[in-house]
Order: sequence, then C-alpha cells, then structure tokens
Amino acid sequence: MKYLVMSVSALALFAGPASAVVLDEFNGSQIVEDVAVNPPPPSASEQDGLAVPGGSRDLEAQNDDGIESGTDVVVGSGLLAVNNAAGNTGNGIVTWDGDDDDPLNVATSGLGGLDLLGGSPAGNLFFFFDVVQNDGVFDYDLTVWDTLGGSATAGGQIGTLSPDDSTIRETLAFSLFSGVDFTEVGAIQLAFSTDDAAGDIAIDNFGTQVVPLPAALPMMLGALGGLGFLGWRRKRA
Ligand SMILES: [Ca+2]
Ligand SMILES: [Ca+2]
Ligand SMILES: [Ca+2]
Ligand SMILES: [Ca+2]
Repeated sequence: MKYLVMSVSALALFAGPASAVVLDEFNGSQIVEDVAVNPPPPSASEQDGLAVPGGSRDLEAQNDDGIESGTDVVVGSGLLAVNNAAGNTGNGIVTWDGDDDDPLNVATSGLGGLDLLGGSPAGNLFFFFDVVQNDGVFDYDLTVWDTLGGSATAGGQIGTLSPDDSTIRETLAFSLFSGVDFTEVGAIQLAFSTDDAAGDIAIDNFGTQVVPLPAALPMMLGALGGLGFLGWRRKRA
C-alpha cells in the first residue's frame, strides 16, 4: 500500500499540468556573430513571431579575441549553440523581453508580467535546459526581472561532454532568485561564457519544471511497479 501511494504521487508529479513547461524549444533560424567575416551577420538580432515568452527572442554574440570568425550564436536544427572559432573565447546571450526591437538592451517589463508559477508554489519550481553538446567548460548566468523592479541572477558551470555522453539537464531552483515575483515576470536572460578557446556548446528546451530531475521518475515508477509485482506474487504463492 505504501508503494501504491508513492506511485500515485509520482505519477501526479509527472502528469501534472505544471510538471514541465518548455518556454523555448529553439525553433526557427537565427544567427549572430561577433567579429564578422564576409558578409557579416549582425552581432545581435531579434526574431519575432516565435512560440516563446513575449513572442520574440534576442540573441547576442560577444567575442573576446578579435580573431576571424570569432563567436557565433546560432538557433538552428531546434537547438541554441554558442560556437567559438579557433583561438577565440566569447559569450552568447539569449534574452526573452518581448518585441522591443532592441537585441542589445533588456526591456525589463517586456514580457508584461508573465506568471511562471501557474499555481505551483515557487519553492517547487526549477528552470531547466538540456545540454546536448559541450567541448569546453562554460559558465552560465540566468537573470530574471519582474515588472515591479525586482531582479536576480543565478547560474552554474557546465563541464565538457564527451560525444558518448547523453544529454545533461541543468536545473536552477526558483528559490535562488530571491526578491523576484514569479507571477509578474518582465524579462528573462540566459548568458553563456567560456574561457576555453574554441569552446562550443549546444542546448535545447529552456523551460520550467516542478522537480529537478523528471527523467528519474519513469525509472523510479518502473522500480516501484516491479516491487509491487513481487509483493503480489508473494501473496498469491
Ligand atoms: Ca529544440
Ligand atoms: Ca526582444
Ligand atoms: Ca521586433
Ligand atoms: Ca531587448
């Protein structure tokens, strides 16, 4: 009976309406580059008409070294990538701040007061994104602004993934962003930087979820199901 109760609550978490919400699947095609070659893409751009918070995504590339090709930030093939050419380090910045026609500056109320809680307690929620490729050490910072003047930044570090590694899900608890009203979100920014020359990273599916590692849940449910089955067999025998 104890197992049954645990299984039901785990299922409720997994199937709940707020269990995971993808804010940006990184669809569309958008490229920015700092230290441009012929013909130069801009170092920052905004793409409108997207199924993301505020309908628009700002991208910016910041290169540290000034060597040809420098730093690219690319949305394509359903992923966001930050790519540094040989000998280069740099930053890639993605901002969701509505259609402000200004990819270099943050419209801190541009999302108009988005409710990221969806009825869940803030203490249960996490931001997440999936790292699908990384050949350098990248630091990342996530900044959230609310429309009431609050803002906070939290972040982490992502180590190198070997080609054989599976995707890594990075998570950041909402509780790290003290002072931010998550029912009145005005802008969100995710910034990646590396000190490793030629470091490249690719991520997918920036969003929110109610538990830090939902990928563990199906395994747990499977294990619980197995235990329940064993118990049932024993009683019948
Ligand atoms: Ca995608
Ligand atoms: Ca914008
Ligand atoms: Ca625009
Ligand atoms: Ca902007």
